Amino acid sequence: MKTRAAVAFEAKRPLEIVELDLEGPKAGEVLVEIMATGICHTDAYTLDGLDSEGLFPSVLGHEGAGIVREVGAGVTSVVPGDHVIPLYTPECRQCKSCLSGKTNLCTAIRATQGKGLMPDGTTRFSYKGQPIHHYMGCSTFSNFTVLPEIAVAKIRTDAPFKTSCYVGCGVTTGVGAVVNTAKVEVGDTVIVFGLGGIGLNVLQGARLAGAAMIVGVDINPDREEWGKRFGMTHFVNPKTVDGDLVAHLVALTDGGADYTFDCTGNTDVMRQALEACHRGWGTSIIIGVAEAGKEISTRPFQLVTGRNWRGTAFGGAKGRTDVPKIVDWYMNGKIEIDPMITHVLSLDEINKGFDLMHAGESIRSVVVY
Ligand code: NAD
Ligand code: AHE
Ligand code: ZN
Repeated sequence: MKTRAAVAFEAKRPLEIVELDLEGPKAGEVLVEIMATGICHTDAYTLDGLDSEGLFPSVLGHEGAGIVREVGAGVTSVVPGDHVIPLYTPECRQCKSCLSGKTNLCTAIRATQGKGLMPDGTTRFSYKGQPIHHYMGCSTFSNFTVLPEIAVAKIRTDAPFKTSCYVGCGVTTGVGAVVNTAKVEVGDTVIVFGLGGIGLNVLQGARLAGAAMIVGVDINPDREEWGKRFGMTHFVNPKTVDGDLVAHLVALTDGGADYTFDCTGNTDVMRQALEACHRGWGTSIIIGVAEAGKEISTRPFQLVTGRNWRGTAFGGAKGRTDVPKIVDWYMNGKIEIDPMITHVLSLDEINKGFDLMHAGESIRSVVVY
């Protein structure tokens, strides 16, 4: 079949809207009509050539929601008409990682996914006879996409696509980092670095968990108002702090935070986040994705004296199990999504979404097909 898609033909070049050929689902796969997709900073990072796994040409996008239109042989967990969210972190429930109960990082198809291919080692997308890579196993910047059955979460049919697509990455990543990875408790002190599409969800996760003090740190002054809407109790703009930012934050939090979160992808900020943790027990969680070649560093003494450095992907969420629950939390009013969708675009306008993100003018842009 044919599908309209925004294709990344080369790094650092705007996406091009073209009609692609799409092969139907093979055994264990499903064809999904994507109804809406968010634009996450990770898409921009890959398009900018900063991802060591980045492949071109490819169909980017990993934050979508849609409807199953066709299923391949042997598919049992979804049927045509089901509403689903594609999962860049699948959940096979059979691999060593899934069975460990210790991680959400299913390994069943990670190797082929990282090569931009379906589990059988081939791609379903092509353009003028040339293969086009998949991206993060999702490729939601195409109106239709093919996904492994283990990489779709079935969700309720009354959830709007325009907002629930955000659960496919940003909401789950931010809220999940707090409740699944950090396991923040009532009364804890939290610092969130970077109040964009992910950081605001960390804030609302911290509010949900009952954190007493929730500090937001961002170099964009507009983010102060945004942070307050989602539970932030104190705002710090590093550009207006006299002297050392870490010392300022440690003083503000009476010795450092119980939990800090990096939502910037900047390795210098990651260090600040670790060092703003409380001596003896504070834990810093890295969410941000850093450019290829970047490394983190700190004095080992920071860890010797009891600070912990951790990371999280997709908020530690097990996709098929947890994503439907997070959609329920949204539909029941436990968490908010609507105000964070600042821009709704057509597929033809998708490059504007990247511009708005880079200019710091959007929280989330969503493309509606
Ligand atoms: P975004 O562009 O919406 O937000 C980034 C925010 O960080 C902005 O508000 C920006 O002003 C702020 N910022 C930039 N430099 C800063 C600095 N030096 N100090 C303080 N604040 C600073 O991006 P996003 O969509 O929220 O994504 C954030 C990061 O999370 C990206 O690196 C993205 O790739 C990553 N990410 C990781 C996962 C995961 O599973 N680990 C999932 C989604 C996104
Ligand atoms: N490919 C990059 C790393 C990118 C990365 O860390 N991706 C996150 C999700 S970001 C979503 O916006 C992730 O899930 N990582 C776990 C995994 O298995 O990819 C690189 O550095 O090579
Ligand atoms: Zn993302």
